Amino acid sequence: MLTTCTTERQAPAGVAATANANANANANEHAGAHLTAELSDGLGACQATISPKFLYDALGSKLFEAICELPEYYPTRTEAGIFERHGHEIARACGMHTTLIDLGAGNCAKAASLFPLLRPAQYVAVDISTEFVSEALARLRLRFPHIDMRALGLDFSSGLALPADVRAERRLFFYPGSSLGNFTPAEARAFLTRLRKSCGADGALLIGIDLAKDKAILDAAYDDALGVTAAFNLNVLRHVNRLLGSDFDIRHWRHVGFYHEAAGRVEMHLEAREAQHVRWPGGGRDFAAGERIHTENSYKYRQADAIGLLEQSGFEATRVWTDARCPFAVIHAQALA
Ligand code: AVJ
Repeated sequence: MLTTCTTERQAPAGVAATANANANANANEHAGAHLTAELSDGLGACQATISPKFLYDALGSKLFEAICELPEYYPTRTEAGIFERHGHEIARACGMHTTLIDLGAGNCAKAASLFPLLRPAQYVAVDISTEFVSEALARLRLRFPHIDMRALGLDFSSGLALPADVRAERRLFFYPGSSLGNFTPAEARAFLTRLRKSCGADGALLIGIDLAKDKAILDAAYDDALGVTAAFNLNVLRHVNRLLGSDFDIRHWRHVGFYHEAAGRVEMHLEAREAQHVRWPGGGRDFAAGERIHTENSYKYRQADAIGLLEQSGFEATRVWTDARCPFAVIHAQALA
C-alpha cells in the first residue's frame, strides 16, 4: 500500500524516530519515539492523517478557548447552559465528595463551575498539554484551597494508567465537551470500556455528547467567519514541525471543515494550496495541489445511539439532560458491576 504513495522511508519508523530524536534534540520538544513514529506513519499513509490530539500544544489550547467564545461554536455554551440549569439535579445524580477525574481538562473551567455543587474530595485534571493544564490548576488552587488537586499530563487516548495517589474510591470521570466525538464509534466503545474498568464498583461517568443537527449549523461551527477554527487547525502543522522536525509551510495550506451527514461526523482537513514536498528527518512526502491531511473527526450522535454506546461499554445511563433548542446531551452513567 505504501508503494502507491509518494513517501520516503529510510528506516523502520521506530529506528528513524529514535535516531532523529537525538539528532534534533534542540529543534523539537523531545517528542518520544512513539509520537514521532505515530506522526510519520500518519503523514506517510495514502490518506495522510494527523491525530487531533496534536491540535493541543500551548497555543492550540488557547485557540480552542477562543473557539469556545465564537457565536458559531455552540457546544461549550450549550453544555454550560445545561450545567447551569440542571446543576442541582446533576449533583444529586453524581453525589458529593467524589474523586473527580477531568479528561481533557484544558482550562478546568467546566469542572470548576461544578465544584460548589459537587464538592469533590479530590480533583484530577488530565490533559495532553501538561503546561496548559498545570497553569490552569495553579490558578484554581487559589480559588478552592480546600480541594485536593493534581494535574496529570497524559495522552489518555492511548491508555489510562492513573498514578497511585489518585483516589480509587467513588471515581467520577468527567468527560465534557463532546470530545468522545473524536473517536470512531468502535474506538469510543473501547475507550469507554477502559474507563469502566478504571471506575471500580462505585464509579460513574458524567459525559457531554453533541447530537446530530442541521448541517448549516455544524458547517458554520467548524468553519467560522473569523477564521479562528482555521488558525486552530493550521497550528497543528507548527506543532508537528516542532515534534517531528518537519518543514511544513503553513501558508501552503488551507483549513477545510464540514459536516459529512452520511458518515455522521464533522471532518476537519488541511488542504494543500499548491503542489509541494514536505521533509522530516528520516522521511518526506509529495503533496499534490488539493490533497488533504485529515486532522479531526467529530462524531454527532443521536441520543439513543449515545446511550447504546454507553451500555455496550458497561455503563448504565441513569439520567440524561438535554437542550431543547440546540441538541446536546449531558449523561450521567453508572458503571455496571
Ligand atoms: C474539543 C474535540 C470537542 O470536536 O468540537 C472545535 C474540537 N474542533 N472546533 C470538537 C474542535 C474544531 C472539539 N472537541
